[in-house]
Amino acid sequence: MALLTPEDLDSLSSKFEDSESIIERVTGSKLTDICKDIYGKDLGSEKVGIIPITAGNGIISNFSSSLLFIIQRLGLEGFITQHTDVAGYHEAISEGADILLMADDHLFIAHNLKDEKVVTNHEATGTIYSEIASRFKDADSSEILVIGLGRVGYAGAKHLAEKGFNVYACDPNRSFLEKAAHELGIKEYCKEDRKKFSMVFEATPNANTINEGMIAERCLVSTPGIPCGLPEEVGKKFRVDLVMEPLFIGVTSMIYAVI
Ligand code: 2YH
Repeated sequence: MALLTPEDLDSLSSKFEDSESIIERVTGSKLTDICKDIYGKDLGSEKVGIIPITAGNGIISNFSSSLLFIIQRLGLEGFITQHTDVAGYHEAISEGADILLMADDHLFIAHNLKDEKVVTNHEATGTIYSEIASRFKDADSSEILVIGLGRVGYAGAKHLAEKGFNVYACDPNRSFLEKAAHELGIKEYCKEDRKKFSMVFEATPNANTINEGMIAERCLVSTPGIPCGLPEEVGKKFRVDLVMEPLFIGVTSMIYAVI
């Protein structure tokens, strides 16, 4: 997954509100209700400590404040540590955090200190975006297309296969496809089959991964990918419903998964 930029996190609140209303319209459920269903639990009064991490490319200026905004929108108490890295970790524990959130360039985790559970952003993101795609009210079959079988795509494909969907997938990396076919029983998407999907879960860091041959009119594309894999003109021509947002949806899923 690409590293977020401060621009990706601009106007997070309005991006989230747009996505919330699309999710509700296309699935009939609110994001938090979908999370309650998937993980079988509801939020309590957990206190969340957010630790800025300087490793690698360093601090993203509005990353921690965006996480705090999300935590507060979920109705939980949150705080950003004054210190970064190990000193921040120590501070978060001293301040009584139940859950820690921290990310470097490779991994973004939520750690529940009460029961030692750790959830990664890529697993929680794959799970929630694939679940949203699979709940499309106007789907014409149980066939669903997964584009990209990296960490996020694989997690979503696994979730869908476990739910009993008929999962097709594509990825330029043949070993990823073979692994998913072997471990999850998913089928390779071949354009020669001329299949068109009404449910699409896209999880790549590339643009233009979705083409007219793959999608049905008025389909749902659910994607955490930045940039968006759906070309704007294809989205308009096929009147596609698009669920895409840079942080809120994945972090909401992480918090429900880790409590
Ligand atoms: O955006 C990222 C990576 N893409 C995480 C990959 C997880 N799927 N990391 C954010 C880095 C934040 C920075 N270290 C900070 O401000 O604390």
